[in-house]
Amino acid sequence: MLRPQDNATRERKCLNGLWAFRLDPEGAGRAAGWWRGALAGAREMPVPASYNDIVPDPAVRDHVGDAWYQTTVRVPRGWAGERIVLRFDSATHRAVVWVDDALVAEHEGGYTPFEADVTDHVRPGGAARITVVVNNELTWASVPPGHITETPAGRTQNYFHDFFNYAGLHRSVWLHTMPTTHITGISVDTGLDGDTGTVRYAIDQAGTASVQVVLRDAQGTEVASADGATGLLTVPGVHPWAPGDGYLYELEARLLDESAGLVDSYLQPVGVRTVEVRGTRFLINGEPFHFRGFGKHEDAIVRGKGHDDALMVHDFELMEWTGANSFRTSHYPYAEEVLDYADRHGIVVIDETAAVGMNLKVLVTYGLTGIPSTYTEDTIGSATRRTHLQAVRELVLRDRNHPSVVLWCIANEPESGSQAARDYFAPLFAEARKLDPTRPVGFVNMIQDGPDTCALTGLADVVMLNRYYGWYKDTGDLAQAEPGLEAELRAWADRHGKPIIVTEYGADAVAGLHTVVDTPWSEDYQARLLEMYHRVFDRIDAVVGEHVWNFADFATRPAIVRVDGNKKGVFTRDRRPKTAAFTLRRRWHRDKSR
Ligand code: GCB
Repeated sequence: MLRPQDNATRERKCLNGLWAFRLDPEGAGRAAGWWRGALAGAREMPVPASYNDIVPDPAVRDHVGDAWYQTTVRVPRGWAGERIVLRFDSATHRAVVWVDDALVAEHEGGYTPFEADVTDHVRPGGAARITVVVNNELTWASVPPGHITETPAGRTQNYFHDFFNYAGLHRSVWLHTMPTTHITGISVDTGLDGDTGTVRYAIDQAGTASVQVVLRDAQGTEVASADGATGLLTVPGVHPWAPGDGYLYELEARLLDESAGLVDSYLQPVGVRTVEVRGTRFLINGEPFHFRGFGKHEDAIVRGKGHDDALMVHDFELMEWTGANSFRTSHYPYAEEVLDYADRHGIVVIDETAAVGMNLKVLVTYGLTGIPSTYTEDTIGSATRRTHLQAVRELVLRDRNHPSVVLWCIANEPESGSQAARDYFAPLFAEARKLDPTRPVGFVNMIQDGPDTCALTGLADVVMLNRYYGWYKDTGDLAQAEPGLEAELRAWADRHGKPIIVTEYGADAVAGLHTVVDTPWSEDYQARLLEMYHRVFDRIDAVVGEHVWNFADFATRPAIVRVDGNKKGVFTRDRRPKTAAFTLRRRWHRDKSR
């Protein structure tokens, strides 16, 4: 599915703005056909944004079920004869869409786009009513999973991940056109041989036309071209895409009719680079790469998970200020604008599905009893896996052309110590590899399943570890935590011989709390804990990455271990630095110059 584009043959109209909005706590709207007319009793709601924090009302914030959005769009007159498509960049966690009275799209999964051909349902020059019902329920069949309990006070959503279950239309909505004979997909794989680059491409189309591709450098000079739907372009004296150097070529794909007239075109940015795991090294363009950066969230006051360009650019600028060169899209695929920015700026990305909270064993540590096994037909079972498989497909197909993405992450902290885990995950790894043989694949491991018991590491190219020595373990005791962390990392290195990326390490800190002696929750303890990890990382050769948890404080549901959310950010939720931000800046800028 290609993104909307304004070019010689395509046009787009952005539908962002204030939409009519109404919650449906009774779940009455589908049976009553709320899409058939103007949404009664609606209030205004911004798109994109999570709806939860816009209205100061727990009934909105904690709503479980359907929420309805509606807008009316005027279809441009000049679009007659074109194929007209309605696209949602995301709807969390699932949606059904109507144009006037016609159902045009249904989609499961809150972080990937979907679209519908609405040509037959709209009239150029006319108005069309667009109604969307967005549902935020997490069940055993959704990714991420959850379950709902009926209480006398209403329905309560339970889930096993540590961030607030924001919902709504989080990203842009588009109406866009393309010719009836059009390009439906583009994929590029790149290679390097000395200073010669290669771009292997494949162009899919609907209808019949001949294909031509042209590759231009950043100055717009043509450097290669070819005819045919698939082929290999060679670029002598290539300028590779590299960490810190987001150099992009542009591939123009064109469909031509018999008289060589232009039928359709699409512009695809291309970064020429290679990624490879060799022994305990993670190589980009054949050079060892060390990941410095963060696990992040799409999270902000007021807008929740709604995409916002101002916040995105600010976050990237702050990451650059710390000296970070990479981040992980914890714990779901991020807005495509984020990956575009990373491509252009040479920031490296670990790209993750929304599979988080798939470990019921950890609930025991919260004192809960009677917890079922993680992998059963009544919990994480074949229904979950079907959704998860689709989530892997949609992630890889959406993001495979981004040079910034160097590693697929299939899940965060699933229970990984059993044959059942292996049976569940093996097909998911296989699917990612089938769709993209060029990138390494991994998952993020949790401390319960260590180097001797983890049944999934054998499926992965890299070891990704979230570790909380000095926080959840050896709380407040860095002297005890340091040897524990070192022993564990050495065991992983010895047993598995793969590169290790520590994908999470950190401590909560309440901004403004300072202490002389090591005291959890203080800014000073957070900074000293990071320093301890860094000493250990520097002693272990196989550690090729350090991603602090988290870039910024973020919202969670209420819990006695959370103070108005998770405070492991090195920036506050409004992006002010804690002491730890300066600690990272000192280390990472020094590392940069080494
Ligand atoms: C983790 C999770 C992350 C949590 C974090 C924490 O291991 O991957 O989602 O927020 O720990 O702060 O507990």
